[in-house]
Amino acid sequence: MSETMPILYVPAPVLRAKARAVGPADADRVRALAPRMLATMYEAPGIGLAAPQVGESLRLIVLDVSGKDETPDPMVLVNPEVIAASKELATREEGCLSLPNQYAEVTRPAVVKVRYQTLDGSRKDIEADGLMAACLQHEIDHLDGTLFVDYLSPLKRNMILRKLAKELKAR
Ligand code: K1U
Ligand code: ZN
Repeated sequence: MSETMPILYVPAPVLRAKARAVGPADADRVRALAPRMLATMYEAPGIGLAAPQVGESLRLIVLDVSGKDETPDPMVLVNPEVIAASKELATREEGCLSLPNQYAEVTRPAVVKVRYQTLDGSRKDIEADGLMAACLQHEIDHLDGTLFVDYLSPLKRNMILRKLAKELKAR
């Protein structure tokens, strides 16, 4: 298992920055980072992780939405982008490893098509619904500095952010 990395919490500025695209010159860095991000995600535990959450402002995400009784299905997506989204919406509870112990119902497109590159540089498209669709959108949002609380009313968002600040201060 690769070495894990510390996960950054709100209000770390890198979580609000737009991450830059991964280019050919980043190949070695991304190949080293991806297994460490997967190890960090599994240890947390979580079902996804974006590079800014470990302090790397790069367009790289990892995820595994397989259940605990299923075969693990780790995925690494380089430069992922949503290229199509359904009009139909779905609401589900989301959490975030950068806002530990905070949860809220978030409404997003129910089905999305995501284009990305693999670690080998090949281009792929994936169509997802259910938990995978929510997780892909949540992780791609991280690359643009967007957090799930941004979809909530100002009242709910501020309640969560104040509760988080209090809990982190008490640690
Ligand atoms: O990006 C992150 O902060 C990871 C986040 C992803 C996510 C969760 C829920 C909906 C959309 C995206 C998490 O993994 S929070 C932890 C979590 O959901 C979980 C943890 C253990 C078992 C199952 C789920
Ligand atoms: Zn998150």
